[in-house]
Amino acid sequence: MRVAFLGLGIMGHSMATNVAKAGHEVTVWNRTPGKVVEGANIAPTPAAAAQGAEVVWMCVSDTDAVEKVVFGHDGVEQSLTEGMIIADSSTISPAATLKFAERVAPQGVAWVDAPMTGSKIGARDGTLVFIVGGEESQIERLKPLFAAMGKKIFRMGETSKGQATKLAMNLQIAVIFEGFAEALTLATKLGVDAEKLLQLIEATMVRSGVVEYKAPFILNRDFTPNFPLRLMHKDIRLTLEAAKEVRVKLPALETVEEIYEMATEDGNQDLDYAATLTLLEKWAGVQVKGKVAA
Ligand code: NA7
Repeated sequence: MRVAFLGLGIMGHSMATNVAKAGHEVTVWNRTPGKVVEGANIAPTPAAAAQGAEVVWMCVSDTDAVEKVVFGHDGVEQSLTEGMIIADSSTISPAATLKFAERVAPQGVAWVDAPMTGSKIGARDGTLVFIVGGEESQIERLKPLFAAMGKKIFRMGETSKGQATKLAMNLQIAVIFEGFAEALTLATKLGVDAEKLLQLIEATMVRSGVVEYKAPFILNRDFTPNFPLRLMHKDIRLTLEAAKEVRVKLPALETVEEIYEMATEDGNQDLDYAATLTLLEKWAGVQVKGKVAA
């Protein structure tokens, strides 16, 4: 397939690489020039990348970035053609997604929202899980590309339902991780060994994928970004906004958002979101340690 891939950040670069590796004809564009993808052409603007493409796949930071890439100066909009699909793997507002889809629909262009989960490692290994909203027939057409980048697709409903579901998923990750970080901090302060606590967690119903994934990084004090705190913070804000629009109250997430705000004030925004732990540690005057820690 002829694919334009826009946005070569932590996730996008690996995703575009995997699409090119699978033999598709890929043209990439990134806001900051200089990024290359093996086997892909480079375009100077989103409009140029999208020229003649069957699919325009995006993976940029947030709602504003998607709006600029599609509808801004030299945006994809200039190159829309009947039958094109815009697939968006950025995590953005469900309401804005609907608005964008309505704006391109008169030109015969379908919008598929395809945020994903699986982090940096899933993007690298082509094992992402896509959470998708859109027409079934359009999703069917995208299957070879989904297969190049991921291992599973969940269609959650029509356009925007992928984004809505992604927010509901990240809500859980943020709240579960916060519970884990608070438990580690308190246990450490009370003199409990963190590794023993982890063994207990794993043997009981308290275990979770979030804990399993994050525990080794925490024990190694490795807060390099798998999923940067600033992006999880963005998702928490999006979730609170989406909840407000439908008059749903999320008290736990509201509190977690305050912690992200303070972690950002502490300068941790470019670290992994697991670095929210360091704020709790600072307040408690302890540091969670494992045997593998230095
Ligand atoms: P990164 O590594 O922060 O990458 C973000 C990408 O988005 C990167 O290519 C940026 O270009 C691009 N970007 C950011 N703002 C803009 C604007 N205004 N216009 C065009 N392009 C922009 O994020 P990830 O790859 O980890 O995540 C991407 C999405 O997937 C995000 O929604 C996550 O929540 C899930 P740059 O190189 O900075 O010029």
